[in-house]
Amino acid sequence: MNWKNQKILVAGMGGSGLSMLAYLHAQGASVAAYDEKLSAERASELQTRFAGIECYGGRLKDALAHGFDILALSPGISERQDDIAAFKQNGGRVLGDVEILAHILNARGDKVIAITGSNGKTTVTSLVGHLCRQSGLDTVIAGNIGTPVLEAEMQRGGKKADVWVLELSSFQLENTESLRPAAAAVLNISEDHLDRYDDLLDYAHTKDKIFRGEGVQVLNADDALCRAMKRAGRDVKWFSLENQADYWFDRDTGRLKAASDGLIDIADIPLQGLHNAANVMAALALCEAVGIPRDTLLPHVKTFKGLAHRVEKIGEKNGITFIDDSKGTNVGATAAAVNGLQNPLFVILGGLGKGQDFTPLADVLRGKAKAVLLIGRDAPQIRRDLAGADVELIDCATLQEAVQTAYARAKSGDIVLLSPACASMDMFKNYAHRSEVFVEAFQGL
Ligand code: UMA
Ligand code: ADP
Repeated sequence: MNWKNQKILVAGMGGSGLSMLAYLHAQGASVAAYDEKLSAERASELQTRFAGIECYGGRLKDALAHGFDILALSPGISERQDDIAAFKQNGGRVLGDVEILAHILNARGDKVIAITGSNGKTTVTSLVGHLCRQSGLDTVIAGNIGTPVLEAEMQRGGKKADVWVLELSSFQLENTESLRPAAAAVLNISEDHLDRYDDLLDYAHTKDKIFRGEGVQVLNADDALCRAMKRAGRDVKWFSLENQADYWFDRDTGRLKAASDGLIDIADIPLQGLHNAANVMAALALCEAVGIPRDTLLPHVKTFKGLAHRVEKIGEKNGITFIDDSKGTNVGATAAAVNGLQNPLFVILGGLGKGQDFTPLADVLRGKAKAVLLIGRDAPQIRRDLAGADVELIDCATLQEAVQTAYARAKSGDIVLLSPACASMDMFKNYAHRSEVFVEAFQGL
């Protein structure tokens, strides 16, 4: 794609926006920067770095009025706004950083493995990246996992890679049309981001865009919405925790299997919980789909360390175990965390609910949780949604108070689990900050 002399407004000056600005500027595009909350100081920094470019704050509509060919949108900004619809009606084109990367990779012929889903994306992306690297491939890991894709591209200075392992959010897939992964997975679909999508189907439909092209589809056979994503004439690899499939969990033997071949004993997987067995199957399916031999992959599954803040044990006090699942930011993730733990639980829930329905957690918590500690903005809604759970619900003003209250009531053998099913930004900077506060509260007991 030739970006030279194209007039492009890059919107959102977080990591994605800044990397788009840098890449497009280097390609000779005529770029301008927009951020709703652009400070004078930030504008001056950008003008110094990018030779006097125009910078706009405030309303996107006012910035767009300056006449652009292309709007390069950060994932945090929804395309579904009247200002952007009007821009498109007037012939403007809207894309994001992953679409820009797709043009680069298609031209250069780099192979792509792409991963999306409501839960497990970062775990599977990291595991696939680990397996590819350990198998000797020159591997780039980027996307929603943290490193913006164009930042990764610029760090490599345009050098071809053996494989790109991309974690893609629904936000990033909204305006990605040209990516053609050799293998792609949708791990599962459960409610999330319903403050941005009309409903669950609308959200699922966005994720399905990962399957553009002819590559192998890796799909969760236990998830009805994933089953509906199978495309005619495509090579599909199914994984299942419940039934026999291309990759499946044989409960009788405790082993993961590929058809009838034994792969690995789940006791040898260094990650907690059955949901992680599903993540391992998805990762193996993706890696085999791009031609890495199974015998090369299996030993490296055992050396994968797992990630912080995802059902991570942080310590024990008087026989009570404290587990940090601050990355459990939706109902599906919290359900998986609770189902994976066998001891009586005190579960800390709440924050920004993102339009989710919390009632499915009532069945998950009934008989398993001794109490639920509610924090954050949407605590009143969660209280209403869990009315049928037959579990004591306790309102707490802070996370510290929730930890102290849970500890005061818990007995040896119980678990205090932070798995909020919500975003954190009403009380914390992000989910990692929420973990820090949880750990400090635990240490302060
Ligand atoms: N902004 C506006 N107008 C708006 C909204 C935001 O101007 O209406 C501005 C903000 O003031 C801010 C900038 O946009 O300056 C932030 O842009 P961004 O939210 O797109 O953030 P980035 O730093 O570019 O990070 C993004 C992803 N963030 C989101 O999707 C919200 C990161 O995923 C991702 O790691 C990064 O790109 C690299 O690809 C984070 C995330 O929360 C972890 N993802 C969601 C999730 O996992 O559930 C989808
Ligand atoms: P994502 O990047 O999609 O948010 P992560 O790998 O960061 O996913 O995991 C986030 C949380 O989701 C974890 O804390 C865990 O509770 C839950 N989780 C992980 N994998 C799965 C899965 N396959 N199914 C359901 N929940 C999962």
